[in-house]
Amino acid sequence: MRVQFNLFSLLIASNSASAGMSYNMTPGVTPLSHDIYSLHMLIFWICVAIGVLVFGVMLYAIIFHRKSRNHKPYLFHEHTWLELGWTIIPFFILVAMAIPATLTLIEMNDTEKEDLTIKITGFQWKWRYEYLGQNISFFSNANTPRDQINGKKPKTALYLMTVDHPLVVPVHKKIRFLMTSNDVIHSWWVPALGVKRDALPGFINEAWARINRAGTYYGQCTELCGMNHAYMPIVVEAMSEQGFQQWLAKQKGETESPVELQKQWTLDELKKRGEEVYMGICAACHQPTGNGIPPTFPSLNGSALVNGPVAGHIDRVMNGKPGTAMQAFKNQLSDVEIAAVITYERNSWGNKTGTSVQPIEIKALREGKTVDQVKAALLATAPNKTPVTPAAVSPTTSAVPSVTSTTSAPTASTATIPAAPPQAANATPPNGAAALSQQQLMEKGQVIFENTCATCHQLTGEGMPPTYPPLKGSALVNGPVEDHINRVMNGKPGTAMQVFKDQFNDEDLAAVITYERNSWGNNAGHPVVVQPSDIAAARAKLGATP
Ligand code: HEC
Ligand code: HEC
Ligand SMILES: [Cu+2]
Repeated sequence: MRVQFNLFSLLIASNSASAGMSYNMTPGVTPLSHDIYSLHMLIFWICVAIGVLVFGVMLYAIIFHRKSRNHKPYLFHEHTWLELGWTIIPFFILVAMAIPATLTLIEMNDTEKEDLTIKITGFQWKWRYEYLGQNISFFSNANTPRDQINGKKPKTALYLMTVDHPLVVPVHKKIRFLMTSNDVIHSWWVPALGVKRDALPGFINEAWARINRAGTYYGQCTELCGMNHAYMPIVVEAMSEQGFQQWLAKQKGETESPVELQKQWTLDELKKRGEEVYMGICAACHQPTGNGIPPTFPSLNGSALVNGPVAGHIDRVMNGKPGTAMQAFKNQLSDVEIAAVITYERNSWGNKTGTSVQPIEIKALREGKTVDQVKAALLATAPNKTPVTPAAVSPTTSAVPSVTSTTSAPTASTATIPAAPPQAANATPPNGAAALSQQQLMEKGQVIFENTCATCHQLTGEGMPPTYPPLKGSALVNGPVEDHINRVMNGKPGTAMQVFKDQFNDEDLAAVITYERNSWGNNAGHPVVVQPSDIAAARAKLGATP
């Protein structure tokens, strides 16, 4: 009875699918998902028609030709036309269904002419997104509060659906996805995008999407992949091209490779890069010719500010001019982009100052430091800042070569840079610099432990021996701190204990290690606090001995 009722409501539902009933498949937000949806509806209605016809004939025969009515059955065998008919008609129906199905399949697999490629790697139990050619990669973890999972707080509508770092993509662009896995088989499924592809270790599968509408789309892993399979949701944020570019620039500002920052750029390199930035962002107001549209948008060609001291020029581009359309670009562009676009403006059109600005000078300004200090800091945290390739995650190739080139003499134009303008003072300290109190570290560490480590080591720190060792009372955790740091950063090859150094920054690692050393009775009486600087030192050591 119950089953019948459900089937019935399903029929009703597909009838009024446009009314937003949730029984049916979603039409989605990509041309491909629309095609998949139409194909699904077409096949569905063909099946309905065949069903009605076949069951109708059967029902008619059962009711009107039944024995009790004394209907006299036809007695014939091997009726050629009848047999031909019921072979040929289904054949044509199948062909009619195969044509649109094949066209849609071909479309699904046509990943060519993409605008952007994103590599998606499944991990137990999180996703990693890598924007190929953009130097951007990050992990995306479920961030549902522990209390909701444990039933201590009511579950919200987005329970187990949200992540800390969503996948951000532009609308109206063809995005190609490459899927693979680091461990077991996962499957990346976002219904609204019409994408569902297995992520297999050692293989790369492809899919694509061109999203029509900006918005947030949810999905999840759909291949049973172990204990926390339910805890690896997917969130895709589709935004305007401009919003995406800004997001991209912000990410790059954070993950800029030390090599790019440290190298001494030539005037031509900077101009080339600067032209891209200028044409992409600034030309809308200042025009490709640099002549602007006075009086609203001033001409940069021959501008006193652009041809004047470089400090004033940098300040205007980084901090904008409040109250005018000239925005502060310091959070929208990376150090390299700011240095490049300023150099471009100073040496284009009629402007011939011959001065260049190096990316590292912009970084120094942001942090209120000298160029030499920034270089030293970069050296210490270099491995941390280097985006990791999947190969580098494996313990055998864990050491990232340190960056030692071009660290000597200050750059030629350093002299023209004055002390940092006051606006740069609010820039965040570089990764690993700030010391934290024990309480801060413990609080932060607890969150990380509960979200990442507790799946194996348990909330109680007791683990699940013999597979997952207890940390409570562990000799390693209560022993020399270097060994503890080393185990968490570099994992233990051949066991489920992964390399965490590329997944967390210095502060997170320091916090979780401090938490482990001072919880469940560990190190009772004499707390050992690990600071982000200890992690930075460990990283530097790793970099120094490849
Ligand atoms: C939305 C429009 C807009 C965009 C985009 C824009 N600017 Fe401006 N810019 C202005 C306006 C308006 C002013 C004039 C502000 C004022 O009143 O002094 C200005 C002034 C400047 C000045 C000072 C010129 C002078 O002679 O006083 C510089 C340099 C400059 N912009 C560089 C840039 C750069 C570099 C970019 C791209 C990264 C950029 N602008 C993008 C609107 C824009
Ligand atoms: C997927 C399961 C898993 C996760 C998640 C995990 N570990 Fe482990 N961990 C292990 C296993 C297995 C070992 C034992 C390795 C061995 O054989 O020595 C281990 C060992 C350790 C040890 C050494 C314990 C000892 O006494 O030898 C520490 C410390 C540790 N893990 C910390 C962490 C921290 C911190 C996290 C979270 C950032 C974490 N682990 C996440 C599986 C895991
Ligand atoms: Cu999975």
